Amino acid sequence: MPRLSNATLAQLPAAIGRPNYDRAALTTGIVHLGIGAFHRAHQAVYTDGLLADDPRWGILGVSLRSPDTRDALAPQNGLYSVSVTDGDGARRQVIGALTGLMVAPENPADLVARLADPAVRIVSTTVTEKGYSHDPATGALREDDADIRHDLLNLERPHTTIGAIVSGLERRRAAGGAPFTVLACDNLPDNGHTLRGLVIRFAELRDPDLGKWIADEVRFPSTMVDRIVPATTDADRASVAAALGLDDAWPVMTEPFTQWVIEDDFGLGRPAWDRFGTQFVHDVAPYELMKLRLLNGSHSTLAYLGYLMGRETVADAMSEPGLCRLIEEMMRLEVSPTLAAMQNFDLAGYRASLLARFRNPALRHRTWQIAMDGSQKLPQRLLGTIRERLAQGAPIDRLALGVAAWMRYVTGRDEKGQPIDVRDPLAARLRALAGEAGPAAPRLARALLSVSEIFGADLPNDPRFVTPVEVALDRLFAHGARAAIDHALATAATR
Ligand code: CS2
Repeated sequence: MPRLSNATLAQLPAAIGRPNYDRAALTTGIVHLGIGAFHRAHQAVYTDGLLADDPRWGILGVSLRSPDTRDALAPQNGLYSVSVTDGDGARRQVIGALTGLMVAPENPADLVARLADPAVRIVSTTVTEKGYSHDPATGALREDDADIRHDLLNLERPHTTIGAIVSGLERRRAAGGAPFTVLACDNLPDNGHTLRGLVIRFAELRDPDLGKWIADEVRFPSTMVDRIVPATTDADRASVAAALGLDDAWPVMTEPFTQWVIEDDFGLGRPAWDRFGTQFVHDVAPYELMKLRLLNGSHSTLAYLGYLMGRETVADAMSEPGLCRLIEEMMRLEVSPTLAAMQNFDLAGYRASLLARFRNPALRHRTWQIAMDGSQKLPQRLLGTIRERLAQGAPIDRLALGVAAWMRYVTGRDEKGQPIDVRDPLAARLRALAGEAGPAAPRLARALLSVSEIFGADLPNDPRFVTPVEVALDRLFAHGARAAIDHALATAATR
């Protein structure tokens, strides 16, 4: 079968959407760091819609690690398809917004040169939580990280996201030009402000004047991004090829829902993303908190408990009546009361739409995929909510079961004794701690709670947190996830 590319675009069946603009006229106004499936189903789709009116916002997609995306898409002239599906067939569209693809480690100096180009007005990121080189519990830059140390000394060839951004800004400043706006699009609380703090800290370590210039001149709007985009499978590739009549080496599959909330604070202008449903607001923080705690907190809980129950996908996990009820109760009774700033928003409607999205049978979103990088995710998905509940003197039984399920999961053995492929930057340390502690719940809980990058200094010393986690973990070992859920449903407080 022929491959999707500029040359074959005209062969697409009429029902497949495609660029309504002249791709040859595009210029690069955005450099995106972290060109994974999420960006390609989210920001790139919003941007694609407006390129007919404003061709200056083409996107250079950068991978900070693997060449896979570039290798898949470069032979397709950067074209790829997005399939939107919720079970009743799929709506498909070919996106042409990528003006190029780059693999940073192959030529880091080239990346810096592209960032220095005055035509680039926005540098956006989806580099995942661990891409921020920070301590997830405190938000501080990990100054002893080997790659950060490398970048401080060799800024013209950066390894890290923070190093690349500062390197590009340093060059812009040296040339007397205006800085680009940095647009963080990762699932972190106050992502723009968090990234700003890390960039300024790094810049100060390198050159205090540069740090001051960045603090004064560079904008870092925060955003809330939302669209569920599971990893693409070979079965997806086959169904996409059948529908397109062309091979697409890396299509992306997603759901109908999409949301983007952004602070309108751009130094050199921005695309008219609002024409395509993006909300521009003064303060994103309450939206981001709502999304992280309700959606991502539920996702992680579903992932750990669902995986332990042998459920492969989120939709499979949602077909467990007990787990589904636990998630509904956790969101309504334990999480929603912490979202004080959103009390005028239709939180009940938002929760109902999340449950429906999690049930989408067409998305094969693996529990194992969401379970990845728990050490980086837990703080903002579950632990922040727990801290606030404790401060209010409120119970946390369901949230504690989610934390205990993570502990059970990172031991690396499932309920049948089979190995679990735990992917996490701290995986080796977590496994070693679990190995030393053994499966006795209180010892294991204590050992894992000592990882201060995750739990901070406060939670491990608060019996109102430690006790319910230990009890839930004990039940997970003794009776398994299904029984632990049933017990929580029967006994958890209903306030
Ligand atoms: C998921 C998110 O993989 C994960 O950890 O919770 O990627 C989730 O699908 C997105 O945040 C949805 O917007």
